[in-house]
Amino acid sequence: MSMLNRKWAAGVVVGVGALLLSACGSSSGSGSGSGSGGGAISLGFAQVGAESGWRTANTKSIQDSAKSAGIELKFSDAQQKQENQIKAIRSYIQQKVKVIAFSPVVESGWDTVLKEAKTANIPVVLTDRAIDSPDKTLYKTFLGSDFVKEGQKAGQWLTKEYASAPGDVNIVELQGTTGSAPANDRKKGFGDVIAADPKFKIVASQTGDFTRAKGKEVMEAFLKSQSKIDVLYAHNDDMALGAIEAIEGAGKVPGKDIKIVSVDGVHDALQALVDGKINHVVECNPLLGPQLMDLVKKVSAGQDVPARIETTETEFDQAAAKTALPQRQY
Ligand code: GYE
Repeated sequence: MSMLNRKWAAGVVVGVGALLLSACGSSSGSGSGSGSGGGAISLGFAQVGAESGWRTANTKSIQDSAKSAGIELKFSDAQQKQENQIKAIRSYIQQKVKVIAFSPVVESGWDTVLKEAKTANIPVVLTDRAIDSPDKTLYKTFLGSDFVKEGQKAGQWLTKEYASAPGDVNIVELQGTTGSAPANDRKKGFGDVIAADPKFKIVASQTGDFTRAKGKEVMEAFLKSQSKIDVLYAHNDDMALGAIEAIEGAGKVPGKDIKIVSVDGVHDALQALVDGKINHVVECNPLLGPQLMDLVKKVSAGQDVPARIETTETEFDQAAAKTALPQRQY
């Protein structure tokens, strides 16, 4: 995270209780502010937390685009806890917002609260992360990435990079938040691709909660417990950046002694790629705000929307990172 982003992220780490009482974000337009009356559409957004550079960029995109779309945003930060998100959603139902959107911290356990929203006739939009409920009537649409595909891309890079390697390739994996869609899917996509060749071995795999601090801590433990690590696969950039500190602390050279592939494409990771400390980055786009506001307007007007909207994403090798870095917004 750049210094600027770091300051900004610190600003959004506020207790969920405080945030639930105040409508943070924008209230523009000339509406009464209540979801049931005329005027501005009120949107209750239950964010996961402020765990990563990706999340910081996602929050900013949502807040900025609500403002420019004239949508009254009520925003809460769940600090990576499902119970906080459920509380936030219940409070939005009580406040009778027009639309609820959220990025579910984990995949399961949403049916009860989403049924409450449905009974209150408040449409729900899922963004960034999906839920595993078979009841598709609990939400109008999903806007986000295909995380399985992202994991596959990381696996494809690896199999190409080590195509001619004669012996075992020992991989350690830093997983995202346990039970979250990106952790489950990125693991699966990667695992499916590398399974094609038995020389690829995941020798250790543990959650790093999508944070730098935890990524560093778990990598330190891996470095102690594993005698030979060739590759680190991190489910996000922040964990990879934390792991780089652990690798350097152990007197090894990240990007050379241990090759690194991660997912997201935040500024600091592209810089690390340019510096040769990360070897490959699979992009996951956090700038979902404008598309989300568009969907919010449509569902609040009762219009039909596609069941799933996927974002367009790319991948970065060192040359692509060099080109992209000067314009990277986050
Ligand atoms: O990759 C990670 C964040 O859900 C796609 O969550 C998102 C993930 C992202 O904390 O950095």
